[in-house]
Amino acid sequence: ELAYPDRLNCAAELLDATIARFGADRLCVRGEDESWTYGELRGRVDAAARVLVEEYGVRPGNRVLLRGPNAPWLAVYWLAILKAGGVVVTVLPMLRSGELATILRAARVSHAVCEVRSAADLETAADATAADLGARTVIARYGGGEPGDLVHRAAASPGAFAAVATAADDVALIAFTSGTTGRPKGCMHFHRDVLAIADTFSAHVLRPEPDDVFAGSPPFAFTFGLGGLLIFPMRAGAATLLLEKAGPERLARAIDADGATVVFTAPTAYRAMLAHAGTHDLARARRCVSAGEHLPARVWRAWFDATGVRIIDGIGATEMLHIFVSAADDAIRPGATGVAVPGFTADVLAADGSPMPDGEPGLLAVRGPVGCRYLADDRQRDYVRHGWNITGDTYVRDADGYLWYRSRSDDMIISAGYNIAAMEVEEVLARAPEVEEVAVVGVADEDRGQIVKAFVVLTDGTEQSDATAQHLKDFVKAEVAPYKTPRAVEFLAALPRTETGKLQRYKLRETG
Ligand code: 3SK
Repeated sequence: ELAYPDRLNCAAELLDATIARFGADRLCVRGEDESWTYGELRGRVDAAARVLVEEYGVRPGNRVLLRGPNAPWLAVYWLAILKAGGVVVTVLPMLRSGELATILRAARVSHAVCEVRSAADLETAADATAADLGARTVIARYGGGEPGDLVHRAAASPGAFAAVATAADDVALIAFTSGTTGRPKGCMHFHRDVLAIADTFSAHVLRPEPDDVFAGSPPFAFTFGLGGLLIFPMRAGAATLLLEKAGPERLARAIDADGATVVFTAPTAYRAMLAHAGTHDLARARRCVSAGEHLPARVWRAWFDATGVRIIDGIGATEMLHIFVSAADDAIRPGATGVAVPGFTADVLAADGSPMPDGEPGLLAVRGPVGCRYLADDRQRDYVRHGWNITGDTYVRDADGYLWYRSRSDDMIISAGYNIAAMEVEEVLARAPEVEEVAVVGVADEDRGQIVKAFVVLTDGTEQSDATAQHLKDFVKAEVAPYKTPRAVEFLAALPRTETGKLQRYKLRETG
């Protein structure tokens, strides 16, 4: 049971309380150009908080959009907004003005802190939404050395800043998720939730040490990255390496040359990093965490064979802030996501909320110290049902309580009365030597309700032809029950993915 005081400011806890526990001189944050101790970071955060309050007019409870690439300055402003009592709305730097306008309106954003290179789209969005919001969003820029920007103003205003005494259940952040339809939902999380994810998954599964150096690829706007690259290292008194460009080679170098010992990234990046195993010592990362999509057992084994390190798989959700099912060390079963993280309870349910027997697929349901709170959105009643958060994933629990991913709940294809998990067909097709990447969806069919359709990216040199399509169908038919064979195969140059790398199945369903 987690217990927090009624008055709690999560930024003050991560910064001031960590300094009180571990001292101000430990390395805290590094980037490509900067390297600051906890004390140096606090100086910058306090100065930025004062400027946001005194010069830009941020008041407790104001929603402040934060837009910039992963870098030490992004950490400064994330902490400064919270210390000043603001609610931080972190968005991806690559969002376009239309998407930003939707978020400005939905979250009623009064202020924004934006890295100068991505400010133009935000200015356009602020113009477009000013009338609806009753005032134009006040934008503070940083970066690029512009005179008068937030960095310069804060440098001229040093000195301590007393954190606003927010309540533990005041909203600290609103994280947007595009959902399965592409209509964004804002997920609100409290100050205590920020600490709760560190005091559950990080404290009990990851178990970082103060000497660890964290690195990874997910942006702060994806809460997997926010937790893994800012909240968890700071709660543990450890250091974080924040990289704007964290592709597979740069991450491999972070491990081998920059001393990263804890890595947060997605399965595709672990697979891609293996191409650098010959030139970089990847075994130096002692803790490797994977989430964002299912980690196939073959990727887990390939990483283990190359490094001797067991990847910690996990499932989380923007609605739940971070990971709630996972396993580490000897408790790992490759291919299984794991068991409920201490502090959480997980179950597999039928659509009516009754528990499914072990071995039968059903809806993954979870409850714990954090939960879904959509910002003014009817879809709340779809996510929170029967006293559980229903994540939209189909899982099977085995007799030992391990949870095995089957598919997204809406990825189940029902064809001529047969239930077909898209992922099972994908796994078979992925084994065909001609297949680079594959996604399988159900598309409407007059006769059968739905048919199985495979979208395939072929390996270089394989011909996009009817013969190749027939060969792939035969390949599936030889491996699994014939009713699972795709009736349609379409070749694509690349699969549609979100900025965070998630497959956009709804787009494939729409193309039919
Ligand atoms: O996609 C996930 O599994 C995830 C993990 C941690 C935090 C947020 C998300 C969406």
